[in-house]
Amino acid sequence: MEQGIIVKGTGGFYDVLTDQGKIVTCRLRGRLRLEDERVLVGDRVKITCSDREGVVEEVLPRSNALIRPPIANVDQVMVVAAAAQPDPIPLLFDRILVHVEKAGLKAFIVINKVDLAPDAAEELKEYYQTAGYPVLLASAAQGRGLEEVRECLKGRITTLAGPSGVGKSSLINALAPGFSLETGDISEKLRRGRHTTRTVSLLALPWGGLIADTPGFSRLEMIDIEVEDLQYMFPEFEPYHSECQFRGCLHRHEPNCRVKEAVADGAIARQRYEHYLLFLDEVEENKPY
Ligand SMILES: Nc1nc2c(ncn2[C@@H]2O[C@H](COP(=O)(O)OP(=O)(O)O)[C@@H](O)[C@H]2O)c(=O)[nH]1
Ligand SMILES: [Mg+2]
Ligand SMILES: [Zn+2]
Repeated sequence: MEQGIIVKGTGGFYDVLTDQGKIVTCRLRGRLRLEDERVLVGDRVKITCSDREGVVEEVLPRSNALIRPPIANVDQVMVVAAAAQPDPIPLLFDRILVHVEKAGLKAFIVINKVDLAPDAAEELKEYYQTAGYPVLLASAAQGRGLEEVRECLKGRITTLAGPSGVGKSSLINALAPGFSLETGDISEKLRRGRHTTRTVSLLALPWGGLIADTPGFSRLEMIDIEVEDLQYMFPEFEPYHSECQFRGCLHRHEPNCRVKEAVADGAIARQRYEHYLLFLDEVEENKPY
């Protein structure tokens, strides 16, 4: 039996990218069609094939499964911001990062459109590097920084996150010419009536690795997070939070708080800390009592 990864699924047919690099369109073995757990794009599968048609015989255990977009075995999230147009909103990106951490995924940040605002790009880069995230600067328009982005995508399954208009589709097109994803301004896309019933696909990158063609992490309510767990979704708090005087310190009003000291020292960015406090309030508000 051959093994591969499901890269697309529509109407009962699944495209499997085999380890030999072929795409085989498969049906599911009857038994799999009945199982509760749906087969997802990203699933590693065993297939049997005759000529061009194949059958998915077995789904191998998943390491994770995202709901939006529905993909299994995601390794990392490429969070895309723009240096300008639209101006970056750190609060939004911090929200996305909390949800990426909560999903147990790695994140790296690409600041696109450096051509428009190099200084703003550098400032944002420093902010996220202080938080411990890898940050790359790029310009899809000018072809800048693409080699570094390719390197980060290599050999992994990646989903994208980031608001509309930052250049996610443009970046993919620039990285792998030939994909030609639709780009443009939002009003235009709405007018053409996109965003209807779309299924997610994984694009096979020519240098190895798969990337989802549909961004995720757009539902960002602070739900299903425990008050005391939020701090673990800020990786730069890690060296400090176990050293606070009080066990269970939430780093808010407690005295002798090492996290607050780190903020005062500049080791933790003040704005990140302020966002932490804001999210903490939201988490508490969303708790049913
Ligand atoms: N100046 C500049 N414009 C860009 C760059 N990347 C994308 N754009 C433009 O930004 C707009 C939105 O890009 P798109 O890829 O559709 O964004 P998405 O919604 O995140 O997929 C388009 O008009 C692109 O031409 C860039 O690096 N520099
Ligand atoms: Mg797009
Ligand atoms: Zn504390």
